[in-house]
Amino acid sequence: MSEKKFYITTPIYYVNDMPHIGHMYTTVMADIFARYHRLCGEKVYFLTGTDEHGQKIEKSAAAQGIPPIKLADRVVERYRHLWELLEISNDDFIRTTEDRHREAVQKIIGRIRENGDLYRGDYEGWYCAGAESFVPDSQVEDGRDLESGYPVERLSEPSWFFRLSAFEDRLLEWYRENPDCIQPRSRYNEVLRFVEGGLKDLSVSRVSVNWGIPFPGEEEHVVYVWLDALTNYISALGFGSSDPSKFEEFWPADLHLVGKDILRFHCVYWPAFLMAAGLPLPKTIFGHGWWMRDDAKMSKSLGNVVRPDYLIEKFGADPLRYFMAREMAFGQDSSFSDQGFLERFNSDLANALGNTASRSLSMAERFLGGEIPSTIPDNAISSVALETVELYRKNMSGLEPNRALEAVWKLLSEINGFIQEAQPWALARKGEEGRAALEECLGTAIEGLRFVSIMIQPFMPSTAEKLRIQLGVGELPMDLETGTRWGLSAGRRLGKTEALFPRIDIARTMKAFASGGEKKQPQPKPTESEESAMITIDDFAKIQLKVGTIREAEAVPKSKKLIRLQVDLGEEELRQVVAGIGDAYSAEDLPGRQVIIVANLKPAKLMGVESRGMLLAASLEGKAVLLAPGTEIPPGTGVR
Ligand code: ME8
Repeated sequence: MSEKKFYITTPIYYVNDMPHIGHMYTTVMADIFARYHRLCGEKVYFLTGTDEHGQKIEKSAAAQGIPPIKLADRVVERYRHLWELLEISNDDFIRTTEDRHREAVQKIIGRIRENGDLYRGDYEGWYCAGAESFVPDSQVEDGRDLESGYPVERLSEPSWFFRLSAFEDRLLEWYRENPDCIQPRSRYNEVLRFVEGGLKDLSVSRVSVNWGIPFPGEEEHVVYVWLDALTNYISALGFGSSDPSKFEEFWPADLHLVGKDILRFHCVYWPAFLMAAGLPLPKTIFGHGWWMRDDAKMSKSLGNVVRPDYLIEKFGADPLRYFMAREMAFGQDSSFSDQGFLERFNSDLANALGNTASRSLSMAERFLGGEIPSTIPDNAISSVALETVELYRKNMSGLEPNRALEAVWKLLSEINGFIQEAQPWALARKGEEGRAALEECLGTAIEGLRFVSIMIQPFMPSTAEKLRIQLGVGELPMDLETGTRWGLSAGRRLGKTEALFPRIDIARTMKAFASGGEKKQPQPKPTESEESAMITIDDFAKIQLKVGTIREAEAVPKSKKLIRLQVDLGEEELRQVVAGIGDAYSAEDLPGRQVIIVANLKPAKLMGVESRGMLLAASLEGKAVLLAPGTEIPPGTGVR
């Protein structure tokens, strides 16, 4: 029998700003499913990446005064770094600026055109650059897109159109024949209603945007960013390349995981593009809910995001991975609260998991000399453990990971109750008479915990590994098939015990949060390009900065901005400095003012006048604002 495959994707994230907890959520959940399917013995391909074209990126880069690709390179490094910290096990990372992607986009457009579903026309409408889309008239009020809140502009331009209207019936048929293709059910209904309301043709090229993939055969047009972006799911597999083997093996996707904000693009446009290109459709598109903070969606544009790197640094990746998977009923919105995170950490991780493990392990060490008994009989806990595996599988396959976790935590609580009832500490006091019961109790607890360690792997890979080592079962199979036979740990030796999750002092941590001290963002690591632009303290020490007092000033003839200054630096002679500050200051106002001077600058001539130094000034809207000490200081005083 050939190995079952599972292809899972995340959205590709825009590079107009740094990643936040919303992006992290989708990627962590995708990672959890990827790891789960590997645990089931399937051949998994897990893709994530970045969406780098379009007006939004172009504008962000322009605002920072850098080319779009520089901005993309910088942000991509942050994403990669974050995914590493979070132990994301993606098999590939696609960037839409890569050649392999451009080739695939041009290929799919070629196929759609050959099938007659593209035509040239003129497009006029309200365009919302923030949302990267034209928005219907009904969605525009006071010059703004009601949905995104961004301003809109009237645009008319020649454009290629995709005959989306022709796909209405085929889409409806696909939805009706595949009722699980869009999940959860509420989103399926939403999409169905939308398509039943009628579809208009879609403009898929832009002349108003420069930063994008050239539209095949049309020099001036770039490909509409969503047609470009959605194609990532097949370009990464080598669609249209000389080696399409991965495409043949893994397409169609088993699960496109996306936030509900981009459901329409994935459930209407994407399948229609694929139909037009004669390609198979994805099996499931799941639209999860939003993380909210103070009732607003966390988003880069609203600026109310939690920076995940800080939370990971403080608490580690696993607690956050667990919290997100457990706290949010998959598919619904949820509120992110620090208090909620800390409470779950203590109750679920420090207490339920950490304490059950540490008390079982320490008693097995103390009462059984660290040896797991040679037989672990079937009993009430073995039945619960096997039932839990079934329930866990059902919930994971049914895309209810929070329920899968609930089941595992129920098993933990059963194990705890079993220990409490058997009272191993009392059995140990009975000596030989209590030995058999003692061995059964602790052997059962250890074996139950081994089951837990298998099931938490997708959620908390590092914790699962640590627990398995402590249980002494590191080399035993850890997949859901062979690893979940009851009794496998019998006869093994425990590893070294150590607390998995030390309790957090919630009141103290919340107080620190409130005072802002703990909330400080960690300084992100500089990127390579930032690093190469950095100087050392020795470099800086080469610059001699001194306080000076301007004694004389006059405009340089025929120059609009240059002023010739004689500056007192506490030296025998006044220093002549020429400064381009004439648009902000008039010469007569300058004598008597104190300034900061770069005193060891090589002399230069400006409009024929020698200048032996430079004034420090801030640049405010292009105009100079001279910097000066806060109080009068003797001329010549050094500045450090
Ligand atoms: O939309 N809660 O990129 P994007 C939960 N490039 N998830 C959230 C979230 C929140 N508050 N905020 C963002 C794009 N997300 C396009 C996608 S795909 C071919 C192109 C997650 O950077 C969620 O998965 O704006 C959402 O769909 C995605 O980030 C949007 O990321």
